[in-house]
Amino acid sequence: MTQREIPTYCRICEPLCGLIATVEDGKLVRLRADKEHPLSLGNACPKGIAFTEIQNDPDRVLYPLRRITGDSGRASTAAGGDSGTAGFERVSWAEALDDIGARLRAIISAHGRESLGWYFGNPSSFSYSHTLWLVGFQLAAGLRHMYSAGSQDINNRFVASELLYGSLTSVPVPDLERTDFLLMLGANPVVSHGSAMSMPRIREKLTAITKRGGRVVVVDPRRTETARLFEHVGVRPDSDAWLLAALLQVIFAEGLADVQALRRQAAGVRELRDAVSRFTPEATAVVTGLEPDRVRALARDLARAGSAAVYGRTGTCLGRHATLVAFLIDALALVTGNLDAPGGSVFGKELVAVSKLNARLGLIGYGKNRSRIGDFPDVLGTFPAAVMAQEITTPGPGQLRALFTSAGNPVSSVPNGRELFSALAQLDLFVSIDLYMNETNRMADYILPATTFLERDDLPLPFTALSPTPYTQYTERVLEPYGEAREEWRIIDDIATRIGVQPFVIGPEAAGGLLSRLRGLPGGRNVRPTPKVLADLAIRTGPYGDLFGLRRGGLSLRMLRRHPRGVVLADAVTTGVLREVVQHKDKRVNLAPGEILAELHGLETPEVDPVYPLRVIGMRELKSHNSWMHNSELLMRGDRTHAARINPKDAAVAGISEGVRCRVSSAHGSIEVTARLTEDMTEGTVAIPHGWGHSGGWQRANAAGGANVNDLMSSDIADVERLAGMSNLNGVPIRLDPLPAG
Ligand SMILES: Nc1nc2c(c(=O)[nH]1)N[C@H]1C(S)=C(S)[C@@H](COP(=O)(O)OP(=O)(O)OC[C@H]3O[C@@H](n4cnc5c(=O)[nH]c(N)nc54)[C@H](O)[C@@H]3O)O[C@H]1N2
Ligand SMILES: Nc1nc2c(c(=O)[nH]1)N[C@H]1C(S)=C(S)[C@@H](COP(=O)(O)OP(=O)(O)OC[C@H]3O[C@@H](n4cnc5c(=O)[nH]c(N)nc54)[C@H](O)[C@@H]3O)O[C@H]1N2
Ligand code: SF4
Ligand SMILES: [Mo]
Repeated sequence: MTQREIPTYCRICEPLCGLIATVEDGKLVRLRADKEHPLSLGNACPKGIAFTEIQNDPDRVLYPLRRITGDSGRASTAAGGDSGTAGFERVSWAEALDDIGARLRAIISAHGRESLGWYFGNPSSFSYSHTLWLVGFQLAAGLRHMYSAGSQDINNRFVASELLYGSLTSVPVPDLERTDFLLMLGANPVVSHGSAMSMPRIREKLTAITKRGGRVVVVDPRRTETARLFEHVGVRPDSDAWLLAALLQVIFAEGLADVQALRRQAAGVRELRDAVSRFTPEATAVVTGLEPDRVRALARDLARAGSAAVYGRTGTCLGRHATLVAFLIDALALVTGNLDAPGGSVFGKELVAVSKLNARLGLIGYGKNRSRIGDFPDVLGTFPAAVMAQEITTPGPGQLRALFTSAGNPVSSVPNGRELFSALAQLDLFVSIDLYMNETNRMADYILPATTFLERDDLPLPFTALSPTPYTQYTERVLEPYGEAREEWRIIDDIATRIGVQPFVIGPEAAGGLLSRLRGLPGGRNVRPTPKVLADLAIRTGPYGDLFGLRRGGLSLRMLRRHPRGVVLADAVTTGVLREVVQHKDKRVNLAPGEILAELHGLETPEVDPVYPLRVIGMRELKSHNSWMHNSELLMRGDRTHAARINPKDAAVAGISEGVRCRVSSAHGSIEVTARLTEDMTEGTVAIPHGWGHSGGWQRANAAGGANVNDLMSSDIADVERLAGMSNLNGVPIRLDPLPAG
């Protein structure tokens, strides 16, 4: 027996902590934090360590599975049988792929390629080969029905960047190592470990700010694990637009704006100032619930800080004004002179020049297409996942008839999960690529087994630009795939070729070019590169690349293989790069796009519905990861129940006491959860984690109970945010009712 210890990194969440995998006879024995990793330095969270249990989970899908024909269990596989995959039978890869191919060809000849669709979930963003091949397939096949977790997560952030900078994928990060003042809205990095910001040991990085005399201010309706360590501003849910507009109002009105920065960097200053002028701290207090003096002081302190970064994450992305809020976050940084400045909100350099390339080639962007249902603009080629169910159930040209999901569980993660669940039954073909049978793909015709991140090579392509300390790491696969698991890109390629599509073809004249879109030229002179070859090409020609030898010390896969713990690329993000980031003709940040002025103009004090007097928001827990880590014993040990966090006063009004089961209802649905009373909640707000209420092949997860909070959420097109198609998952009106005991 030979034990090997192999350095790699965790791909569950964004800090990408260094791990050491102990492998014996092709099996994973254990994962531990890598002390020699240059940034995570021996830090890893319980989920990273517990991934061993996911890797070795007997409930994992390891062979292609086909729905047993005639099985009405499309809706009733829950908790069935002693295996995690009741209702399905094992088939060979060839059988599965050939049948999928034949059925796709039939659907295409009857209804065209526009009837095909794909939803890709969160874990896909941690696999370069998966995302690369998906985009390749999408472009080569002209797929329109593309959906992702992005409309429940971050697409508003991208659209804000498109409006501000003319560059969809340019997202500033807080310069944590140098900032004197971090204003953080709707983020809880002590638990989430940071998002749209890749930084291991995030808690330490945050406390370092206050240790060196700086400030961290956390704007959140819940006094979170992060807020507890710093200054907490207990804002009402979905009122960030009012708060940010008020901060800008004070800064403009009191002459605190950085005039030089505005002159150098911005266009539309006067229009923005006019548009926010009615949002005084006094006028907005009824919406935000905040003392005007406190808002005024915050504005002054922020403007006067030596340096300040403004950062917002999912808590600011899932309200009704998500794009506006993301826009105002950067506007505030700019107006205070902190955009693209040391210690401020800074733009990291991309590992691969995707933003520039995309600006030039316009391959995928914003609003190039509109959705059939709701007329929403696409964001990076994807439509709001909230309308996916209606796209399946609404007849007419372009109806969605064949759906693929990869690394996603939309029944659990998108609004109105029940509607989507029943819509899935109408599909002519539903194929899922996953590690498990989950709440969504238990409805599939085929579940195809994917490799885990330990069973594939990887390069964290999108994360370098989001690292306050620029960094990258390449890892080879640590394990041979268990069972018959395959990498997503291979599966995508096998499906694509069966309908006559080749995701990537490099023609002779494109040698040295990258991500070539060329279709197959006659004569067989074309090359079908692997993701590895493409990735190597892309990083070598990228901003940090070795330019095939022209830049000494530059990156290539070969160079990265020599540094299995990764490479720190710079001490800090380079500032003074705004003119390169901005793609608008005048090279200025547009502070007054029409869409944003209209949003500001339309902001009205929301009405309170006496039937649903409270508001529900989301929260994340240290030992959960969206919907997919509830099958790990290590993580589920102890008192893990799905609980709503309720302010004791609200509980008293509803007649609910600590630990009892209660009913949470919205205008769209209702669920039952356990009540947990806590002063951490601001009055009027209830927090409930998503990703619970299991009925897949993961047996421990099924037994854990809980409910799908997204059954409370609306998929009506009127409830989907207009500019980026964001689902409204935070600040949704609800009521609480006691349940009879027992
Ligand atoms: N342990 C753990 N870590 C995770 C995940 C996980 O499931 N578990 N998921 C990963 C993923 S996919 C992501 S995208 C990131 C997300 O990373 P974060 O956004 O940092 O994570 P959350 O804990 O959801 O933090 C959102 C915060 O917004 C607050 N909030 C809700 N509504 C509002 C509002 O209207 N205004 C304001 N100002 N705040 C509001 C919530 O109370 C919550 O504290 O986390 C990642 N990391
Ligand atoms: N109410 C509410 N809803 C939310 C949120 C919220 O804050 N509140 N947050 C939203 C956010 S930020 C996100 S990102 C979404 C997540 O939404 P989704 O991505 O749809 O759901 P996940 O729970 O992440 O499910 C991931 C699936 O991928 C599988 N998987 C894991 N690793 C791999 C892999 O390497 N390959 C493959 N093929 N499969 C893999 C898992 O088994 C699981 O089935 O949820 C969103 N939904
Ligand atoms: S913080 Fe995220 S990346 Fe680090 S070990 Fe935990 S799950 Fe993995
Ligand atoms: Mo996410």
